[in-house]
Amino acid sequence: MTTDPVFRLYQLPGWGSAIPEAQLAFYGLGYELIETGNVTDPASSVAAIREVNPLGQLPVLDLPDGTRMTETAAMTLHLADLAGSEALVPGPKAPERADFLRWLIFIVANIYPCFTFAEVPTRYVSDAEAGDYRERVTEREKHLWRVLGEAAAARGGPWVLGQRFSALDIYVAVMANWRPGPSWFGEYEPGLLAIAQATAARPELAPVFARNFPAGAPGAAP
Ligand SMILES: N[C@@H](CCC(=O)N[C@@H](CS)C(=O)NCC(=O)O)C(=O)O
Repeated sequence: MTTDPVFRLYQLPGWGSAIPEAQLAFYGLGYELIETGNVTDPASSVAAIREVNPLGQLPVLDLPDGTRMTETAAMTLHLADLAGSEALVPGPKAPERADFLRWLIFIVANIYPCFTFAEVPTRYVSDAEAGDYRERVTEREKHLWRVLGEAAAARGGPWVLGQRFSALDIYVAVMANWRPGPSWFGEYEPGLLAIAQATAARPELAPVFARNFPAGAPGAAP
Protein backbone atom coordinates (compact mmCIF):
# COMPACT_ATOMS: atom_id res chain seq x y z
CA MET A 1 0.00 0.00 0.00
CA THR A 2 1.31 3.47 -0.83
CA THR A 3 0.36 6.59 1.05
CA ASP A 4 0.31 10.10 -0.34
CA PRO A 5 3.22 12.28 0.80
CA VAL A 6 2.10 14.74 3.41
CA PHE A 7 2.84 18.31 4.38
CA ARG A 8 4.28 18.87 7.87
CA LEU A 9 3.09 21.97 9.66
CA TYR A 10 4.95 23.27 12.72
CA GLN A 11 2.21 24.86 14.71
CA LEU A 12 0.56 25.88 17.92
CA PRO A 13 -3.25 25.93 18.15
CA GLY A 14 -4.66 29.45 17.85
CA TRP A 15 -1.47 30.96 16.43
CA GLY A 16 -0.65 31.98 12.85
CA SER A 17 -0.19 28.35 11.83
CA ALA A 18 -4.00 28.18 11.78
CA ILE A 19 -3.81 30.16 8.49
CA PRO A 20 -2.01 27.49 6.40
CA GLU A 21 -3.70 24.70 8.37
CA ALA A 22 -7.10 26.00 7.24
CA GLN A 23 -5.88 26.14 3.66
CA LEU A 24 -4.43 22.61 3.72
CA ALA A 25 -7.76 21.35 5.06
CA PHE A 26 -9.73 23.40 2.52
CA TYR A 27 -7.79 21.87 -0.39
CA GLY A 28 -7.98 18.39 1.11
CA LEU A 29 -4.18 18.07 1.22
CA GLY A 30 -2.78 15.56 3.70
CA TYR A 31 -0.84 17.07 6.57
CA GLU A 32 0.79 16.27 9.89
CA LEU A 33 0.85 18.72 12.76
CA ILE A 34 4.01 19.20 14.79
CA GLU A 35 3.49 21.17 17.98
CA THR A 36 6.30 23.56 18.82
CA GLY A 37 5.35 25.08 22.15
CA ASN A 38 4.98 28.79 22.80
CA VAL A 39 7.60 30.38 20.57
CA THR A 40 7.65 33.63 22.54
CA ASP A 41 8.32 31.88 25.85
CA PRO A 42 12.03 31.23 26.46
CA ALA A 43 11.12 28.38 28.81
CA SER A 44 9.14 26.65 26.07
CA SER A 45 10.50 24.97 22.93
CA VAL A 46 12.00 28.06 21.27
CA ALA A 47 15.19 26.17 20.50
CA ALA A 48 13.26 23.54 18.52
CA ILE A 49 11.52 26.10 16.32
CA ARG A 50 14.81 27.92 15.74
CA GLU A 51 16.16 24.72 14.23
CA VAL A 52 13.52 24.96 11.50
CA ASN A 53 13.19 28.77 11.26
CA PRO A 54 16.08 31.09 12.13
CA LEU A 55 13.49 33.73 13.14
CA GLY A 56 11.96 31.31 15.63
CA GLN A 57 8.51 32.04 14.19
CA LEU A 58 5.47 29.97 13.38
CA PRO A 59 4.27 28.72 11.02
CA VAL A 60 6.82 26.55 9.25
CA LEU A 61 5.63 24.23 6.50
CA ASP A 62 7.59 21.32 5.09
CA LEU A 63 6.39 20.39 1.61
CA PRO A 64 6.19 16.74 0.53
CA ASP A 65 9.34 17.24 -1.59
CA GLY A 66 11.26 18.34 1.51
CA THR A 67 11.28 22.08 0.78
CA ARG A 68 10.83 24.10 3.95
CA MET A 69 8.71 27.25 3.82
CA THR A 70 8.12 30.10 6.22
CA GLU A 71 5.84 33.14 5.63
CA THR A 72 2.09 32.61 5.43
CA ALA A 73 1.66 34.71 2.29
CA ALA A 74 4.20 32.60 0.41
CA MET A 75 2.44 29.45 1.64
CA THR A 76 -0.94 30.86 0.59
CA LEU A 77 0.21 31.46 -2.98
CA HIS A 78 2.17 28.22 -3.26
CA LEU A 79 -0.54 25.96 -1.83
CA ALA A 80 -3.02 27.38 -4.36
CA ASP A 81 -0.55 26.53 -7.13
CA LEU A 82 0.07 23.03 -5.79
CA ALA A 83 -3.66 22.41 -5.35
CA GLY A 84 -4.28 23.73 -8.88
CA SER A 85 -7.14 25.74 -7.45
CA GLU A 86 -8.30 29.33 -7.60
CA ALA A 87 -10.82 28.80 -4.81
CA LEU A 88 -8.78 30.73 -2.23
CA VAL A 89 -6.45 32.74 -4.48
CA PRO A 90 -7.98 34.49 -7.50
CA GLY A 91 -5.99 33.57 -10.61
CA PRO A 92 -4.01 36.03 -12.76
CA LYS A 93 -7.01 36.84 -14.96
CA ALA A 94 -9.59 37.10 -12.17
CA PRO A 95 -10.97 40.60 -11.62
CA GLU A 96 -10.26 40.33 -7.87
CA ARG A 97 -6.60 39.33 -8.36
CA ALA A 98 -4.98 42.75 -7.87
CA ASP A 99 -7.07 43.53 -4.78
CA PHE A 100 -6.35 40.09 -3.41
CA LEU A 101 -2.59 40.59 -3.70
CA ARG A 102 -2.82 44.12 -2.34
CA TRP A 103 -4.67 43.08 0.81
CA LEU A 104 -2.68 39.88 1.30
CA ILE A 105 0.54 41.86 1.44
CA PHE A 106 -1.16 44.59 3.48
CA ILE A 107 -2.09 42.02 6.13
CA VAL A 108 1.30 40.33 6.34
CA ALA A 109 3.42 43.47 5.95
CA ASN A 110 1.41 45.88 8.09
CA ILE A 111 -1.03 44.14 10.42
CA TYR A 112 0.79 40.90 11.27
CA PRO A 113 3.99 42.64 12.47
CA CYS A 114 1.93 44.55 15.05
CA PHE A 115 1.27 41.25 16.83
CA THR A 116 4.91 40.28 16.51
CA PHE A 117 6.19 43.63 17.81
CA ALA A 118 3.76 43.89 20.71
CA GLU A 119 3.93 40.24 21.79
CA VAL A 120 7.28 40.66 23.55
CA PRO A 121 7.71 44.46 23.86
CA THR A 122 10.95 44.17 25.82
CA ARG A 123 12.69 42.97 22.67
CA TYR A 124 12.36 46.54 21.43
CA VAL A 125 11.95 48.84 24.44
CA SER A 126 12.86 48.87 28.13
CA ASP A 127 10.70 47.22 30.80
CA ALA A 128 9.49 50.66 31.88
CA GLU A 129 8.29 51.54 28.38
CA ALA A 130 6.76 48.15 27.56
CA GLY A 131 3.13 48.86 28.57
CA ASP A 132 2.89 52.14 26.68
CA TYR A 133 4.67 50.66 23.67
CA ARG A 134 2.26 47.73 23.44
CA GLU A 135 -0.67 50.10 23.65
CA ARG A 136 0.71 52.29 20.86
CA VAL A 137 1.36 49.32 18.60
CA THR A 138 -2.18 48.11 19.25
CA GLU A 139 -3.53 51.57 18.36
CA ARG A 140 -1.63 51.41 15.08
CA GLU A 141 -3.06 47.97 14.47
CA LYS A 142 -6.61 49.19 15.04
CA HIS A 143 -6.02 51.87 12.41
CA LEU A 144 -4.79 49.23 9.95
CA TRP A 145 -7.85 47.04 10.59
CA ARG A 146 -10.08 50.05 9.95
CA VAL A 147 -8.38 50.61 6.60
CA LEU A 148 -9.00 46.99 5.63
CA GLY A 149 -12.54 47.11 7.07
CA GLU A 150 -13.38 50.16 5.00
CA ALA A 151 -12.14 48.52 1.80
CA ALA A 152 -14.13 45.36 2.56
CA ALA A 153 -17.28 47.35 3.37
CA ALA A 154 -16.94 49.22 0.06
CA ARG A 155 -17.17 45.87 -1.73
CA GLY A 156 -20.46 45.13 0.00
CA GLY A 157 -19.66 41.76 1.60
CA PRO A 158 -20.14 39.08 2.57
CA TRP A 159 -16.36 38.54 2.21
CA VAL A 160 -13.31 40.82 2.15
CA LEU A 161 -13.39 40.76 -1.67
CA GLY A 162 -17.17 41.14 -1.84
CA GLN A 163 -18.96 38.16 -3.34
CA ARG A 164 -15.79 36.15 -3.63
CA PHE A 165 -14.50 34.05 -0.72
CA SER A 166 -10.69 33.95 -0.48
CA ALA A 167 -7.71 33.27 1.76
CA LEU A 168 -8.05 36.87 3.01
CA ASP A 169 -11.16 35.78 4.91
CA ILE A 170 -9.12 33.03 6.59
CA TYR A 171 -6.54 35.60 7.75
CA VAL A 172 -9.33 37.76 9.19
CA ALA A 173 -10.97 34.77 10.89
CA VAL A 174 -7.72 33.76 12.60
CA MET A 175 -6.49 37.25 13.48
CA ALA A 176 -9.84 38.52 14.82
CA ASN A 177 -9.12 36.26 17.80
CA TRP A 178 -5.94 38.21 18.63
CA ARG A 179 -5.32 41.75 19.91
CA PRO A 180 -7.28 44.04 19.87
CA GLY A 181 -9.72 41.12 20.26
CA PRO A 182 -13.18 40.05 19.15
CA SER A 183 -15.02 42.56 21.32
CA TRP A 184 -13.11 45.45 19.69
CA PHE A 185 -14.04 44.05 16.27
CA GLY A 186 -17.65 43.73 17.38
CA GLU A 187 -17.75 47.37 18.37
CA TYR A 188 -15.64 49.03 15.68
CA GLU A 189 -15.39 46.59 12.78
CA PRO A 190 -18.54 44.45 12.91
CA GLY A 191 -18.21 43.78 9.19
CA LEU A 192 -14.82 42.12 9.70
CA LEU A 193 -16.13 40.20 12.71
CA ALA A 194 -19.02 38.91 10.59
CA ILE A 195 -16.51 37.76 7.97
CA ALA A 196 -14.49 36.02 10.68
CA GLN A 197 -17.51 34.23 12.09
CA ALA A 198 -18.87 33.19 8.70
CA THR A 199 -15.44 31.87 7.68
CA ALA A 200 -14.98 29.86 10.87
CA ALA A 201 -18.46 28.36 10.36
CA ARG A 202 -17.84 27.13 6.80
CA PRO A 203 -18.20 23.34 6.89
CA GLU A 204 -14.82 22.71 5.22
CA LEU A 205 -13.06 24.96 7.74
CA ALA A 206 -15.09 24.51 10.93
CA PRO A 207 -13.02 21.54 12.26
CA VAL A 208 -9.78 23.53 11.89
CA PHE A 209 -11.26 26.56 13.66
CA ALA A 210 -12.74 24.37 16.40
CA ARG A 211 -9.31 22.79 17.00
CA ASN A 212 -7.49 26.11 17.02
CA PHE A 213 -10.10 28.14 18.91
CA PRO A 214 -11.99 25.74 21.17
CA ALA A 215 -13.81 28.65 22.82
CA GLY A 216 -15.70 29.16 19.56
CA ALA A 217 -15.80 31.66 16.73
CA PRO A 218 -14.48 35.17 17.47
CA GLY A 219 -17.08 37.17 19.36
CA ALA A 220 -19.04 34.05 20.34
CA ALA A 221 -20.71 34.28 23.72
CA PRO A 222 -18.41 32.80 26.40
N1 LIG B 1 5.53 37.11 8.46
C1 LIG B 1 5.29 35.89 9.20
C2 LIG B 1 4.90 36.26 10.62
C3 LIG B 1 4.86 35.04 11.52
C4 LIG B 1 4.73 35.41 12.99
O1 LIG B 1 4.96 36.55 13.41
N2 LIG B 1 4.35 34.41 13.77
C5 LIG B 1 4.21 34.60 15.21
C6 LIG B 1 3.18 33.65 15.77
S1 LIG B 1 1.54 33.95 15.22
C7 LIG B 1 5.50 34.19 15.88
O2 LIG B 1 6.00 33.14 15.61
N3 LIG B 1 6.00 35.03 16.78
C8 LIG B 1 7.15 34.70 17.55
C9 LIG B 1 8.29 35.64 17.30
O3 LIG B 1 8.21 36.53 16.43
O4 LIG B 1 9.29 35.47 17.99
C10 LIG B 1 4.21 35.06 8.50
O5 LIG B 1 3.33 35.62 7.81
O6 LIG B 1 4.27 33.82 8.57
